[in-house]
Amino acid sequence: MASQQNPLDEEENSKRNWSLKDFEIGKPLGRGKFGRVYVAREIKNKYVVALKVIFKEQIEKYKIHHQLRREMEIQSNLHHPNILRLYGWFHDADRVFLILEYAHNGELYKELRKKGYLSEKQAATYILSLTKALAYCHEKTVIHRDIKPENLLLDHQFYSQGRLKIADFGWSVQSSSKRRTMCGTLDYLAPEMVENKAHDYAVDNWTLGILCYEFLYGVPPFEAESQIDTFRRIRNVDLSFPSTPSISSDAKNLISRLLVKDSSRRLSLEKIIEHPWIIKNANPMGICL
Ligand code: AK5
Repeated sequence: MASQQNPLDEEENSKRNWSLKDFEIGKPLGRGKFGRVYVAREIKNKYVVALKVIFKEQIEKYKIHHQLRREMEIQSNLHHPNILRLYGWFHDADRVFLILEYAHNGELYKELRKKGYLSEKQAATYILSLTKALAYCHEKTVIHRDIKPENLLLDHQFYSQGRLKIADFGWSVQSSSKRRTMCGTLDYLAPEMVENKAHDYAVDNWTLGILCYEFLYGVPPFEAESQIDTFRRIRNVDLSFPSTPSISSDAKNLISRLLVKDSSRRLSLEKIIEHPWIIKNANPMGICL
């Protein structure tokens, strides 16, 4: 179900044999381990996209050929308003190009760092958008999406702060601005993952609890000086709520019901959507006013 009308979604374009000649390249958006991302314009439709360039040398060096192929197949079949679209891909002698949806307002993480923390209305709207996107993925049996704030982008909307888009993948761009802690990746992992146990889609529900906390307080709940300390805090679910900013008990209730050690007892995605904090605060259209 394509909810947005967009020229690159039309029949003729989804099967088109793209080449670099079809695009005008603009400013760089970021760079990562596997390549760079530029804003670009598809010449025929004047449609703005993000073009990701991956060097074949890197694909060979890291032996990610199969991973890339598999991911391209999964990604091009995901059509959801809160998941960044992959419109197509092509290659030349030494590069692979991914044609991605352009998120006009950039990274959510930058907005969070600039503001310090988000309002409950904004946080609830983003959590609802993420929950719906994850429910869609789980339906398609696509599990464990890497949903840390660096992988969340914001679209542009008139009189609004923009709609959230998951752009994810450990492979995706590392923005030019580095995160405060470079070893901060542990912060978003569920106890069963840090302990190397078998895990399933319930890791996503844990991550929603982490993000909800970080949106409201500006820092993830188990942040510590060292990775070992973060590891220990996650394992013990050492959760506390600071007195400032002052957060509603509804919000704390939702976080406490997601950050549960036993993965089978975490609030389900359906129950998140019905939670009083979401009902009272989230904009069901996914727009932040
Ligand atoms: C690469 C190598 C090996 C998989 C991959 C796949 C899907 O989004 C990917 C991959 C992304 C990457 C749009 C902005 C950006 C910004 C990205 C680019 C995000 Br900033 N304002 N608007 N994009 S940053 O890289 N996404 C992706 C659906 O590299 N896969 C195996």
